[in-house]
Amino acid sequence: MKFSIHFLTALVLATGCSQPQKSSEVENTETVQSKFAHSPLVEDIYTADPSAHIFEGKIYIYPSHDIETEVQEDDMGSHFDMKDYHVFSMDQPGGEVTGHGVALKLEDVPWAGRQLWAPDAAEKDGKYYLYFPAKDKADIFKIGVAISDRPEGPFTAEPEPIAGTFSMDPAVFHEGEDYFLLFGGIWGGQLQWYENQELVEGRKGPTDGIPAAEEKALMPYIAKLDRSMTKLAEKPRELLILDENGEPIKAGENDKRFFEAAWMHEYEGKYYLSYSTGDTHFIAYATGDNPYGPFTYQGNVLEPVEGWTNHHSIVEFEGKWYLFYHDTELSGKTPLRNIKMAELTHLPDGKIQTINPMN
Ligand code: FUB
Repeated sequence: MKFSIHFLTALVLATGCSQPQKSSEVENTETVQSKFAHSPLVEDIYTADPSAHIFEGKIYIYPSHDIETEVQEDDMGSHFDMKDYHVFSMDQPGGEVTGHGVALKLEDVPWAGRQLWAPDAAEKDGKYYLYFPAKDKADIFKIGVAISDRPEGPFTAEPEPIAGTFSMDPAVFHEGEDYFLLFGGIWGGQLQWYENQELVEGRKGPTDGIPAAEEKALMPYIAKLDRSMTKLAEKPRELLILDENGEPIKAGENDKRFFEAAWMHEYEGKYYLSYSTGDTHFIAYATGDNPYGPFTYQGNVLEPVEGWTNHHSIVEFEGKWYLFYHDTELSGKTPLRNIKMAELTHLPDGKIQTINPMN
């Protein structure tokens, strides 16, 4: 049976299904060239913000689980009203994607109030750690950690968020004995509400605390995790992103400045910090000589996707590199996303070949 992705998308939109329609349930004899360069990896629930890692020789994906909500869309991302996490795995790129069910629920996180946003995971000594952001009961984003003996969970949350963390979008960079937690995001991510890592009273909304256009942009943060993997070993440091003249990227350089979704990988001795530029919708990257930076802006990993948010991870599997990202192919709606993957190429000059998510 043949089906077209266009037809599938149209059917979902027409029926207003709260769950994505499975391709096997769709009958159509016409095959049309899709406008999307890659296909959704998961079609039975909505998934976003995919953080991929290689554990036990397989690709494990830790995404957000998008759901329908009555909450009105706003610039603080209130419409991203997620309540649990599901974990997925694949034996190899292009292979079958296995869903492992619910790995952690909001109601099982003692300190959390709402909005389980983009998570990440790490393995140490046979234990698995899920790092996740949620708003606490006072509606302030914090980063928590939950622990399991298995990569797919279920995970048990620590009773309190990780002391010293703030904002959202945690990502773990692992190198040798060291595990670094990256985090931060502006607007709905609340990073602009902090000065010297302290919450400034009275700041509200997406732009309170955003520097003027000609001032230095807000940057993501990094801190080493301690041996327990549940605490920071040091005060978070800012990850400085510079332009080609060695000047910090400015708050008004919307197509280059950090917005959210920081990710780090190492390739041939260089450290790559990639991130979303938010309202200009790129995944940009900068390179540096060590995980603490400074980093120099280089260009884009990924062009804008369909849907407002752009969020990714980059991982090596059996000598090839892959980008995981999301768009809204299945729903056509910004808060109902689906994860995808694409091969990523490091060019001989150290640049990354920009990926176009559209055909
Ligand atoms: O999924 C909720 C938020 O949307 C993430 O935390 C951001 O990075 C953006 O993708």
